[in-house]
Amino acid sequence: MKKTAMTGPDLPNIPWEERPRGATDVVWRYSKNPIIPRDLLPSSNSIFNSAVVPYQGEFRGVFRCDDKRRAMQLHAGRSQDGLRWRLDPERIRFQPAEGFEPTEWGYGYDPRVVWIEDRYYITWCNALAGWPTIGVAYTHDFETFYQMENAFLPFNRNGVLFPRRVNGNYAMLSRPSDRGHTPFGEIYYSESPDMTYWGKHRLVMRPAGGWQSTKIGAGPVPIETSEGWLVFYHGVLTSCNGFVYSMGAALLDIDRPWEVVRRTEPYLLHPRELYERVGDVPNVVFPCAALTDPITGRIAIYYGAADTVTCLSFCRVDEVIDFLEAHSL
Ligand code: BMA
Repeated sequence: MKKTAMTGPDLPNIPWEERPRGATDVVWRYSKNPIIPRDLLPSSNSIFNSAVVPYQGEFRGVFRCDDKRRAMQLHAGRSQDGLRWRLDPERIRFQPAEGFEPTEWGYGYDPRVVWIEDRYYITWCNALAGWPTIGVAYTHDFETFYQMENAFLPFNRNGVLFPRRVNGNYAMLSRPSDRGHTPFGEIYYSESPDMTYWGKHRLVMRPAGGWQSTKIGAGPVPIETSEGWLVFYHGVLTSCNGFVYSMGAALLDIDRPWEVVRRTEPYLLHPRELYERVGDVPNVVFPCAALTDPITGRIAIYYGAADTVTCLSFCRVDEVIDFLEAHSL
């Protein structure tokens, strides 16, 4: 019996594969991972940490493609089934949004995409004066993209919009950082009346023990459920070989999303398969998007593996909520 209701449109064609027989983990991997190889485009060194959304019965996305110069670029992509993707060979070239001055394009990495009200918004890690912060843009059709102002001052990463206004304002999670590989990181919440001016900042979560002891950052767009906002996030541990990126989940209060209701003490996904352990940056699983089907309770999570390829995993909302109840910090 399905207990937890997810808000949002039905998605009967959500990419899906049942949990392998004998497996007990709450989140399981697609058997044909990775779904996007590093060299899908002739120019790409790696394609990972990317975001997808349902679009007119199909799927669209914004993909992080590091090119062979090792410049970090964003490319639009399309798919009929969410599994086999065609990516534009040319990177997205943002136009200034109406009423906006042209905003610097520094680079593009770790995009998120969300439908809010009448358009798809894209947030990503952009450069302001050469330093990382949160870029904001929108599109109606994944052909033309309009860039707005950066949301925050440097240094910031992992800007993730909520799929609707909260308390009458747009809402975003982000992770203030530094100019390097940031050996710290907490998730903050901010609101904006107009998607330009951001304030009302609140701390949401700090690192905790084990797999999430060094830093944490928001992952896919928060999923609205009857239990609260379901947030998948990445947590980082520092081992003697460097950072290890895993994924956990938290439930945030629906009206006060800076208040954490529950948070997983064990991870839900951890670098284990070879494609997660070996690549340009070893030992990374980095979720950036989730598709949901409220009717069946299915969730498909897209994640980057080892900063090299794009992968897919699955779970059921009821099982994640049960796990959060049984294994909360
Ligand atoms: C972060 C970002 C991510 C990357 C991760 C591991 O700072 O650059 O894109 O997956 O490091 O290298």
